[in-house]
Amino acid sequence: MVALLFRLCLAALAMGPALALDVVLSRSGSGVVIGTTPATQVTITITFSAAVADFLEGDLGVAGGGALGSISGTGTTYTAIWTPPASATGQVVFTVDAAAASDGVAGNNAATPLTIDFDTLAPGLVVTAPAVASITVGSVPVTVEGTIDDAAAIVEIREEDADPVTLSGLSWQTNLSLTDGVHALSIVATDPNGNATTVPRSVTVDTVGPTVTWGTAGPLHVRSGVNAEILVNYADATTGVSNISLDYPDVTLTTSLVGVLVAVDGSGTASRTLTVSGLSGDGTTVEVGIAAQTAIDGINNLATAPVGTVTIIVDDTDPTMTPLVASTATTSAATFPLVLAFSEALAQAPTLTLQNASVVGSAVASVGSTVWTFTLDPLATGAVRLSRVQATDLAGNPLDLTDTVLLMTVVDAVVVGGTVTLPPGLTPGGRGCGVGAAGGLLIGALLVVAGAWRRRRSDP
Ligand SMILES: [Ca+2]
Ligand SMILES: [Ca+2]
Ligand SMILES: [Ca+2]
Repeated sequence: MVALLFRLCLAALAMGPALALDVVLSRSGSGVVIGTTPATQVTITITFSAAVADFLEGDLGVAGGGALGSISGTGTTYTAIWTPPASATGQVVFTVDAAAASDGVAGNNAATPLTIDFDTLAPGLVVTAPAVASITVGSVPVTVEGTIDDAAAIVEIREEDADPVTLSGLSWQTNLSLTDGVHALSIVATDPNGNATTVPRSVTVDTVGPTVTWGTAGPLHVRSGVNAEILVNYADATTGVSNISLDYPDVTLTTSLVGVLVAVDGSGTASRTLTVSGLSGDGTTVEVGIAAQTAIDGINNLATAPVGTVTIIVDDTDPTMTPLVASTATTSAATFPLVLAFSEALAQAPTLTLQNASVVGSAVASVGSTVWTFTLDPLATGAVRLSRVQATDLAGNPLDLTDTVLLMTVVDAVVVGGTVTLPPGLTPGGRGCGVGAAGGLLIGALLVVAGAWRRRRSDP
């Protein structure tokens, strides 16, 4: 009996008093919690040294602000989501008091408090220049300035085509040398914790007036009594043409001819037409120029003068063609060239009337469009003749030649079963020099004998 009591006392001494549980608080992430949209959230984890069943809402203490979500978890590990307060700076402290939960035998010790700094307050940023979201300026540099309410923040002026400009101080300013065109600026104030406020600005820079260029409305070579028409084009790449003020006093006419007049017609902001009248006298020239400042763009930049002048030429003389001499040439080629030389440039390719040939493709003009080269395709053996040439000069004066001239004699229109006329000096010889008996073999024999002869592409 004594021995039994002794063993029970030993057992009681071995069990001792129940030990308290440890509990540790930890968080997701690290450092200062900054604000973004949506707000940054932090997971708070509560870890017990033994499984507990009664860690409930309210057992995780929070002081300092923000919103704490529901506690979830079982056993040794529980979590809760904390959302920092918006637009605020401060510190939040999480705690678990002693005996907040129990494993059924003992409660927990108090946890070491978990402290988290937060900064969800972005710098206040006011951009006073440019004062509005979108501006158009006619000169550079462009001043960008404003204020911030956080002295520790920095300000960056970002522009897509340039390195950012970094500024500091509660009041800041910079001057940007922007090129003509549209520039999207972002003014960004960033605090030391990385919270940023952005203000966008669009700046359109236009330092150049509308450009004025000469166009073509009608021929500049005219016959006496015919008016010349000149198109004047206006354009402005950046802010567009706002108004054209071109009128006849802006037009200069340089000529020895008395009585030349100009009228300006048209509306809108794209072009005007100059009509020059009173033109006469074969060979008379009129130089037409335009002064500067005949239009403004969207920000009132004035137009520059067009480059150069336009020359009107009075032309009452019909074009002529260098006479062709009848040719004794022969050919066996598939095509041959015909070159015609005229006294002046023509309005378009001359029209030919040919005998025994057609024109291949388009005529090619060269030497100031006074020399035209045609490619002729003979239709059959025999003479190719040119019987008519029709053309007009740039003023519309006509040429109509009806002489018939021998251009070429085609000698090789060999066809199977036909008749071959051998060129002078060529002696029939070899196998198959009779005509028409042996088809392709016969033609092949002739080619060997003749040496220089070639088959026309139309031959079988
Ligand atoms: Ca801040
Ligand atoms: Ca402009
Ligand atoms: Ca002429």
